[in-house]
Amino acid sequence: MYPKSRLKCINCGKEFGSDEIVYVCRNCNSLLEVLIDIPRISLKEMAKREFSVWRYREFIPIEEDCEVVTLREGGTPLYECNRLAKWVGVKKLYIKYEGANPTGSFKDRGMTVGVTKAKSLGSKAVACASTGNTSASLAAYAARAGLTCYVLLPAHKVALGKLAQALMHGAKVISVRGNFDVALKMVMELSQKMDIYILNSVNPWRLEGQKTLAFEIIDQLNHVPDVVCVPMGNCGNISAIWKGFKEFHISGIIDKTPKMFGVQAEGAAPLVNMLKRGDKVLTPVTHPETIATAIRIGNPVNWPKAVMAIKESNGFYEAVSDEEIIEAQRLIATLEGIGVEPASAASVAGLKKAIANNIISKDIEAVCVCTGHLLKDPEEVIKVCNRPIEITPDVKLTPEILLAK
Ligand code: AN7
Repeated sequence: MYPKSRLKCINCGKEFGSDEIVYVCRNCNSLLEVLIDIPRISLKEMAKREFSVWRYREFIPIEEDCEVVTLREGGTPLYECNRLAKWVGVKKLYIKYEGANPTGSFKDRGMTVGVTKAKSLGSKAVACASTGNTSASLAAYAARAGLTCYVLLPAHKVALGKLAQALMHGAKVISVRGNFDVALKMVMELSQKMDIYILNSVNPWRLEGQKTLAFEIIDQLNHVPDVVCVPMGNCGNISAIWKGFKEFHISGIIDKTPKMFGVQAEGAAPLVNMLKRGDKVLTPVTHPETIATAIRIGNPVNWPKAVMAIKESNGFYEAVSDEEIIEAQRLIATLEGIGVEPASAASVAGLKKAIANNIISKDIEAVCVCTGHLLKDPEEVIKVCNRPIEITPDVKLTPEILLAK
């Protein structure tokens, strides 16, 4: 069974049919949200199926007769991290490791649903602007579906692994001499002149796949954690995860919801700045800059949804420096064996900072969402780690060489 669905504007409430190609409200230009008929089904019943995005079929508004485009995404590990918890200063810490998805990031959860939707709408071509991971994921799913794929990337600011993926999966890659925000504007404008289906997170169907991350946390923990920490760029993921928790709550599967904690990089923190100032409207950061290129976004389209997620959940927000991000990335890797890219480490860095500043109690159970794999950005790792010790074959390898600091 699949749920019946419709689109609703989060501002004026105008509704659109699920078969309409519409990204923002035609009436007031605001964001759209997918409303589904919430099913009454137990977690136990769904748990009989493969652990993946499609386990939660009753919550995913894709009609039964659609052929699902999948690479077996989701079903990612939830690691208990006791050593890292000590470093962070929190009672209990888990990492939801989204690097384990087919293309190495959480974007795959959204793309399996988004590209299936594109096919069911009869689109022949899909497109996105991206800081990297969205393009890598879309390129792979478009290939799987046999669709043409166009991606716009900020020139010289996309991690090498992500660019390699987009190219190898056969996307047409356009490098824009500007940042992500400029590229997104360009691709949205193009969609009015050309028959391409946009799969940025402004597309509400994509978020229907990403919400399964919340379902999986409940499935794996068997209870509701206190806080869920999420790095924010375009702010789609935190909105999607919150929607997932809300839907499980309404369906009666859980009896409470966690607090959502959104973390941005200091050089690209328009939403955190807005909330700290108590502003009602977001002021974009014109020249966003951070080592975490995935979240190098100055004008996040989904900010109103992220504000709802943080406010409705009684949650938190914080910005972290590049140094804090790199330190967290290194400790996640060395203390726990989990390799994540810099943007992912922002969730752990944010939690550490919030606990140190007494914004969050140390006496909680937290889940940090680590959104992408270490290998996405090998260049950054090489820059921040010690060089290997190089020796020639005629040198005798001695313990002193290994023990040298
Ligand atoms: C690893 O690929 O925006 O707040 O174009 O790649 O939902 O945007 C990537 C975002 C966090 C932020 N972690 O998620 C893109 C893009 C990683 C990411 C985010 C991204 P959103």
